[in-house]
Amino acid sequence: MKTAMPPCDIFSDAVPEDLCTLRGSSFDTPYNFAYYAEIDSTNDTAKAGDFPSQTVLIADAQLKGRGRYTRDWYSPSGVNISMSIVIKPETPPEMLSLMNTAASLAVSRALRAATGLDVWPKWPNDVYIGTKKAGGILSESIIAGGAIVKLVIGIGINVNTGQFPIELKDKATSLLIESGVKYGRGRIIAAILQEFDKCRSYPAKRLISEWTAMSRTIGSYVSISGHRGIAKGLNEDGSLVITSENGKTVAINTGEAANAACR
Ligand code: BT5
Repeated sequence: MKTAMPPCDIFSDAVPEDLCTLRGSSFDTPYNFAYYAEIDSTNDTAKAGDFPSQTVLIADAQLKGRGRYTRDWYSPSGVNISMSIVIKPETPPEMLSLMNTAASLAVSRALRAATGLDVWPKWPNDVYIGTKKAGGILSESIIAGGAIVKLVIGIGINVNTGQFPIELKDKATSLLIESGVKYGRGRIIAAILQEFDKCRSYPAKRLISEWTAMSRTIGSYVSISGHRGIAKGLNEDGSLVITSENGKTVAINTGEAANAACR
C-alpha cells in the first residue's frame, strides 16, 4: 500500500476552490476536515488513523477507492466527492446498518435539495438518480468489548464526472450528466453533514419511515442473496423484509437489491 501524504487542513492553499466553501463562516459545523489531494481510500485511512470523533476526511482523488466486498469504487481526480466521516457513537453494533439508512437518506435529501433531481436511496447503501447509481455508502466499524469504538461512514458521490469507464457507463450517472450543471462539492458536503446529523438523531421508527417514503426499494420486486420477492419494508435494525415467491417472509441483513424495479 502506498503511504498516504499527510492531510492538509481545510484552510490550506492546496484545497481546490470548490471545497473552500467548507471554511465559510455561514457554515456552522461541529466537524473538523482533513483534506488529501490523493489517497488510497478515505475509509482505510480513517480506520487506521487516530482521528478525533467528528473528523471528515476528504480526498480529491482515491487510488484504491472501495465498495463492499472489496469491489472497486471509481474516484477520479477533482470532480467527485470521496469522503469518510469518523464518529465514536453510542450505537450498539446490531444497529450499525441503520447508519447506512441514515447516511443514504441524508445524501439523497441533500442532493435532491441542491439539484432538484430525482434522487432516492436504494437499500442497503446506494443513492440513485432515476435508474442509475450516483453514489454509494460504505459504513465500517471497529468494535472492541462488544461496543463500537469507531464508526467510519464512507460516502462517494459522482458530482461533476462527465463520463465513466465502459464497465460503468450503463449503470452509473453523475449530477453533471443528469442536470448539465457543475456543482461546488463543498456546498454539497456541508448539506450532507447537516442532513446526516438530523437523520442519525431520529428514533429508528422515524428514520425508517422517512427513508421508506423516499426509496423505491419498498414495494418493488427484488432479488437478493438468493431470495426473490416483494420488498415489504425495513425492520428496526435496518434489515429488509421480503415476501418471497413461495410465500415465506425473510429478513435480509446485507446484500444487494439487484433488479429492484423502479416505480
Ligand atoms: C458502494 O459499494 O456503493 C460503496 C461505495 C463507497 C465509496 C466511498 S468513497 C469514500 C470512501 N472510501 C472508500 O474507499 N470507499 C468509500 P457497492 O455497493 O459494493 O458498489 C460497488 C459497485 O458500484 C462496483 O462494483 C461498481 O459496479 C459500481 N461502481 C464503482 N464505482 C462507481 C461509481 N463511481 N459510480 C457508480 N457506480 C460505481
